[in-house]
Amino acid sequence: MPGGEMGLRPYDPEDPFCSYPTSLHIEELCASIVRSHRETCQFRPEELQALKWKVFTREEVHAYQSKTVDEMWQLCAVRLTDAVQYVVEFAKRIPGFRQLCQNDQIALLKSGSMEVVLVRMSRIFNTENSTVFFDGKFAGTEVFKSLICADLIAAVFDFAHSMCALRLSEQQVALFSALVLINADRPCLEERGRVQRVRKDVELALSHILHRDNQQSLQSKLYEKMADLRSLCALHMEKLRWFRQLYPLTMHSLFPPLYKELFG
Ligand code: MHQ
Repeated sequence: MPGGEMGLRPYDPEDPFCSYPTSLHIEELCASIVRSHRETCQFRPEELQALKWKVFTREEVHAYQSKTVDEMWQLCAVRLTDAVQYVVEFAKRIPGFRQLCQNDQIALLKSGSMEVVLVRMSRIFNTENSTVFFDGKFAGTEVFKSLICADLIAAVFDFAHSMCALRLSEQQVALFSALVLINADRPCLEERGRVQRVRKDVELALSHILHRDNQQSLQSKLYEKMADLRSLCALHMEKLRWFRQLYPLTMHSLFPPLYKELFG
């Protein structure tokens, strides 16, 4: 059943608790999205600060590099899917998302969840040594060597650097993540108009906090980042197709079902 791995239920027009964001005050919408982000962000800022210099030893890096291509892909697919699971939970808590029809919820997650994972990656990225919190410690690009997709890894790390340069607050990350997900231009949407209405509110919410923070100049920079996200995800899909051709059985039997549902 589509959406089964994400625990989505169909939109019920009779549901008396379904509130549309249009009925919410913009301040409440901001607060709600920020709370959803905080509750689903996987790592709290204080935790990350404490772990900041916990890096893999040379022996540990070597162990990752000695894995076979399919072993390392499987490990990364599992870690990536953990992160995606939190993004799905975040999406479900964005006011208006659950009220979209189930196919549109799935379509938005298929095209947007990886993008939000990459936005969130900037929160767990240490620019001082170019490492990302992965599998319990901070990892540089060399850790991912056996994936044999150095170009994708380099591009993802560059993107993390450029996101960190914007020095977004947690609230700004929350609103930007919601905007990345609620996008009426995604393929295969059935009720584009309804997605567009929810998006308009999220856009208002983002402008509201940027205005409040006196950082309106961030707006155009964030819209530029959305183009980078698109090309990174296209590259991810291209690498995945390459991997599936080489190791169809690993992909079929050892990758997490949610990963296959979203990207397969
Ligand atoms: C998360 C932690 C995390 C874990 C995994 C799927 C694949 C084999 C190829 C990280 C894509 C290659 C991923 C591992 C590459 C783009 C993938 C491989 C945040 C995200 C993060 C750091 C993932 C980011 C994307 C990575 C590096 O909490």
